Amino acid sequence: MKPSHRLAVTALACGAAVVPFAGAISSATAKSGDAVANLQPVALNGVPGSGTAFVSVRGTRVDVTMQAGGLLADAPHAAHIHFGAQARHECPGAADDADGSGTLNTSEGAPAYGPVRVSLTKTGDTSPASALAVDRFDTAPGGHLAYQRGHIKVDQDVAKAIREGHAVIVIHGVDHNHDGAYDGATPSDLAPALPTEATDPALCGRVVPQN
Ligand SMILES: [Cu+2]
Repeated sequence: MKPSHRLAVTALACGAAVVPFAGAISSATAKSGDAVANLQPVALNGVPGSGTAFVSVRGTRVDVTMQAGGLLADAPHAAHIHFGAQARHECPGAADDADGSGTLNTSEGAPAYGPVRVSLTKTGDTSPASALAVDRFDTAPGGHLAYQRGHIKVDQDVAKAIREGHAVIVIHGVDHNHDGAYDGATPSDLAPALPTEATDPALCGRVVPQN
């Protein structure tokens, strides 16, 4: 196990101590290509959660270790690395609520974080084609998502974006009406067969280089 992974796992075990650990990685052991995303609730969507993702990029190979809490339990949570050259390279704000609905869907966040570039699936394909492969994403048992996957192949512009702090990690799935399931009359902007709750952005963090 590489030092960066060992540190990441240690930080996960420490729960609330993840942010100090990120600092420790920065000062003590960070190598070029290590980055951390501090995942926070997406504006307007009111998810009472947070998380941390550790990302290392070597060439076009990416390794990701991520944990988050406060998500809708036992429901699939799509998670992606987003990047768009024309995006703002940040998480969306209340001003991105283009339709004035009072919540942000995935499309409304796109000017901030860009399109899906990497699907953080647990198995199989990791391309944007798997953006909504709900059977291959973590289901957050008890509301806690734990994810680790190495050797994810990414496009060169995505690798560069991670190195430059222009990539954003988003975890999706918001139980707006707090009834314990993805439902409601509003269809998903991404897949009309799903309710918007299943795909709305829950937690978000810019991937910040640690060197
Ligand atoms: Cu996404």
